[in-house]
Amino acid sequence: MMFEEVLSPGQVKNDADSLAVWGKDWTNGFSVAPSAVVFPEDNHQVAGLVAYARREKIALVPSGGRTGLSGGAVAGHGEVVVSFDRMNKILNFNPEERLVTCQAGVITQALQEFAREQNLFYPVDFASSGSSQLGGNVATNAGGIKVIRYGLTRDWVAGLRVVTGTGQLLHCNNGLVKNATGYDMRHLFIGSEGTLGLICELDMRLTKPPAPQVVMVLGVPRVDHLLDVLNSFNHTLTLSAFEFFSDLALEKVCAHRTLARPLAEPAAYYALLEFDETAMDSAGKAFEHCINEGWVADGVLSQSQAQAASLWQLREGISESIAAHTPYKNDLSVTVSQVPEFLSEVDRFVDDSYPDFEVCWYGHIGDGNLHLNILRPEHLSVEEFMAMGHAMSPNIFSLVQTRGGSISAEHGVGLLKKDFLHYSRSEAEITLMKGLKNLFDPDQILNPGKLFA
Ligand code: 2HG
Ligand code: ZN
Repeated sequence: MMFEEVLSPGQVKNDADSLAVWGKDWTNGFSVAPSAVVFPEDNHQVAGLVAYARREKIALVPSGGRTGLSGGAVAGHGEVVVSFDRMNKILNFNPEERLVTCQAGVITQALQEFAREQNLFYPVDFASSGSSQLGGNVATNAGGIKVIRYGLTRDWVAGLRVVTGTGQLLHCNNGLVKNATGYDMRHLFIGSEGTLGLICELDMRLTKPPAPQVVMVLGVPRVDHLLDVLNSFNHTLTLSAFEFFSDLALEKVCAHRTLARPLAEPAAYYALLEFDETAMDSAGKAFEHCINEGWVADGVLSQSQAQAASLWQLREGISESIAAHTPYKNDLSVTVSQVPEFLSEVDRFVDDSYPDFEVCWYGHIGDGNLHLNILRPEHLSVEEFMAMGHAMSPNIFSLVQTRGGSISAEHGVGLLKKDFLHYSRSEAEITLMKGLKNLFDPDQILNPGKLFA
């Protein structure tokens, strides 16, 4: 058995079913061919695994909840998948510091629930929080639906224990608030997609819970008015979320989940807003202003927590509801003020050059993050369509580059976007990034072939 000096036999799987399950994430279109899946249980075993892999020249693919959409956790070339499924314990809670020490395999929702039990709040949230793991969230600096109020995963990581490609276990930051002792390596690992080290343990910060939340869904006929609506509400209250979706996205999610449309009349776009119940009066004034200006056609306000949750389904269920169309996925960002023009430019390009492609827009428009999903026409095979998506990407990414935007706002680069990294990062930056990779992982055993072309 491989790894027998580090793991017990029950911690290694290589049957075909397990290889198929743990060899991939939610991304489609890449070959899946790992040689084994291993399940370490503590930091010491992770360090032992890396030391062994280094000696034997075995490539390792770290694997969390496998909810990634850029192929960052796909093992296509005989790699060994390192699953954190058995490192799923909350190890410590310090109420004075509001710090929770977690193993990397703790599910996001488990941390959210643990926080609630302490009358505290872990605010990073997204549709996949029921299966995504904290280690994966940190490795991709996951964003999600509350970024405009609470920031990204990065903002909640107070400490990390990480095993680098040389097998060394680093303790980064130890939960400190202030620490001005040179390079903060914690932040290098955050968003590094498993290419610099394997994240084993995390000290996550919690905060006070907000007031109960209410949700509003507004029909917005024009894309530029989405920004006017955002500005009006931002001016008068603190928003927890400002999301959007197109009418096509709404049609898909309503059909897939048998949900009712939220408004009597369809609109080109919908904005979903969330805010504290205590801000209801200010929200009413902003709503009236938007109606008077003609920016909003109609709206609905949640009257209960259950209704708020069902309005959220209209947004959070979209990704799953279009999966059957095997969409070509893009996760773009520009600064918020550029969103309307950018979105229209992309629409024009697709309409002119690929008239039979349908664009399904949705995303976190309040922070400039747009999920551009292009639906596969039925007459194209998945392979043909993926090749066309890849071929059209330079045109879309040139539009992103001109605006100084990002070709991957929150899903990471992985395999899907690595050919296009240079649209968002300069040659000088990529050279430095590769230099860091060589320093932390001199034998190229950590998630090789990801991030860089
Ligand atoms: C979301 O915001 C997720 O729903 C998935 O980031 C986005 O499917 C997508 O493109
Ligand atoms: Zn998203």
